Amino acid sequence: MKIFYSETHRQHDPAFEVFDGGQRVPYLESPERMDRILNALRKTDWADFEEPRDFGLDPIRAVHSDAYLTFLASAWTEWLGASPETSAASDKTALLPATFAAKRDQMPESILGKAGFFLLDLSVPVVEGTYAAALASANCALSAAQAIAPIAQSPNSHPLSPIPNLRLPPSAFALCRPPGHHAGREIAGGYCFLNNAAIAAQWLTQFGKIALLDVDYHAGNGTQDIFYSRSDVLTISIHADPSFEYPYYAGYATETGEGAGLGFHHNYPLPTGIDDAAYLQTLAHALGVIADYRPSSLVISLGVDAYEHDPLGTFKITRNGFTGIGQRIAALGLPTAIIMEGGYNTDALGENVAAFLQNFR
Ligand code: OKP
Ligand code: ZN
Repeated sequence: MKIFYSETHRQHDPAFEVFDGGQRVPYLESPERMDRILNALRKTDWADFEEPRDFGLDPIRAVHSDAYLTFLASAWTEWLGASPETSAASDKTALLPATFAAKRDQMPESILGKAGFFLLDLSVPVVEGTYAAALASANCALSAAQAIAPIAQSPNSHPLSPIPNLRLPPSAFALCRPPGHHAGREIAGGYCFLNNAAIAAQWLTQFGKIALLDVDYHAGNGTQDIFYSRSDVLTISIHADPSFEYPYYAGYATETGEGAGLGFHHNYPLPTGIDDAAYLQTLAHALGVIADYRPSSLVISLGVDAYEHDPLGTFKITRNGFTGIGQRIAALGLPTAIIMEGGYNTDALGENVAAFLQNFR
């Protein structure tokens, strides 16, 4: 399986985030997460690592607004240059505002005003290398999309199945960091800056309808927003009920799309304590919706924070559970681009990702 990965993610390495209650803690979405996944994948005999291609800004501008991209590109320099009268901060290791825009019709001019306008919460500190890392992450997702696209499929470009004359549908993995599914058209949040899965799905729409399934523990609110009024990208998210879990303000079952997109978004909010069997039951329902939609390809937002020992999660999914989840999704038989999202138990992260992916070789 082709795995797209870039070392550039290391440039996004904030020293801290702020947890509920105002606690400043070491940044949980750390570069070490990638090392753990790389180590696990290198132990397999099917991981084929490749550098992402640079797709330029156009496919990213198809998902995010120019004002937001300009902010990400210039935020760090503007923050360093901000005069003491406009920023009283003594510590400039990261740009993180203390005010957030509830009303969004006016973008302020000051860097702190803009930060509060474009950032949703306290988990997205911007540092010098944030934009470079986010771009490399998006390019990994785009490269995975291209690897499964019909024009990329020469007769020998993917492996033969054990059954003669029956080829496996292509699949590819984007080892993305930072993750993306909480990032909206012009907002960063939940460790996410550019919505890698949405960028991949949008790029793939040139070949037909796309289904995007999000199995991260947290609701894919950014993805939901981006495609909410569209019928050419079916979006589905299975996650912890936002009535008690981040991102709190989206991911409810009643949110099913709007306008032309009505009926093309599905949320499956679940209570705490969900085990493998309960998860697979919900997944079966979601896969039925995808099969009925008849997409030309599938994008997966793969978070493994539904794991039983994840520090951010409350679900009880086991290692075997991830194998089962991957197996059910692979059984759809669709070209599939798998995009890395969350998962914070660093000890188990790599093996959990490998357990899911092994079904797609
Ligand atoms: C990102 B992804 C802890 C607050 C956590 C952010 C969570 C982002 C998860 N009390 N805030 O979906 O894995
Ligand atoms: Zn998550």
